Amino acid sequence: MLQKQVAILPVPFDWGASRRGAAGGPQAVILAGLEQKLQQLGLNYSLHREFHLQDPPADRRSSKRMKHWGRVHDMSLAVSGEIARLVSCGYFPLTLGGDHSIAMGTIAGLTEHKQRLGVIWIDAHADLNTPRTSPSGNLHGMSLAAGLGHGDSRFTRLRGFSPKLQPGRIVLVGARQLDEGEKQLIRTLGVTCFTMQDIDRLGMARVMEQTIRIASNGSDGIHVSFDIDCIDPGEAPGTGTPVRGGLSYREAHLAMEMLAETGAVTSADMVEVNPLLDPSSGTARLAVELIGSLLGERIL
Ligand code: 5AB
Ligand code: MN
Ligand code: MN
Ligand code: MN
Repeated sequence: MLQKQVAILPVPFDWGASRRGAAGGPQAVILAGLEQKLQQLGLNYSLHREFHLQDPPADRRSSKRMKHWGRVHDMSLAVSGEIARLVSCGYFPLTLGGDHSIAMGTIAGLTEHKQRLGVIWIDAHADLNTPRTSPSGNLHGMSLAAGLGHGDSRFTRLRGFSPKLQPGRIVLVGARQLDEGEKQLIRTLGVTCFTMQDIDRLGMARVMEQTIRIASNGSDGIHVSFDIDCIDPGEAPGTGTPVRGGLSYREAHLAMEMLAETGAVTSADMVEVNPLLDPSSGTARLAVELIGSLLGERIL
């Protein structure tokens, strides 16, 4: 069981994506019963509603290859500062997105204290683009690359140091839509990537055993960055960049349950829940259930 107090950090931000709506993710997940879930698990938690993002109505800092970089930069700095503070106070930070660009902030804050952080990136995508390779210019597709020191220095050097992560401790799970530049970066850096095909062939249990071994090897913590679009759109329609052929409900839960059993996870992001795309709020409820499994909920 998790010893630390969970600090829930809502980050209602969606300028890193092309579709609006993920900014409503934190509220949707909270309304879907996140607090009740943590209470039911007997966990100590605090909800950091006092954390506010400055988001001025007009910000022209944007380019074709890095859309809305000014807003993403300001958000990343604010999130990284808050995450660094939460880690130094001994919390387990649980960051609610927002689009996946918020992970630039969480990774920068976490690695200020943990220089050997393992990262498990559960996502249909790799988020390993740079402004040069990105087909869209959307920063939510560049967040893991930035942590690894690839991309624009305003993002790779957040909080003044780079790279923040070592490729040998990074594992991608659930990938099924990779851009050419991302494939190249995976190969040249030696990042481990378990695609949907690997999950089909090996099964989720074996994939997660290997994932956990790789991410925890010599590391001083494990960060789970969970993009809800890893799940099959049939189960999780409320997300901006859905891709067919995703994880089943049980595969996703098994991954979370196995992560909980290790006791080695020290922080997590839950991102890309877009309530505008799922009025039934089933996607947000699924996110709550998955967080429950990650934080130790058991069937028996
Ligand atoms: B997400 C794409 N690779 O860079 C790009 O949802 C999609 O955080 C990125 O994983 C999806 O625009 C970003 C085509
Ligand atoms: Mn800035
Ligand atoms: Mn993502
Ligand atoms: Mn994704």
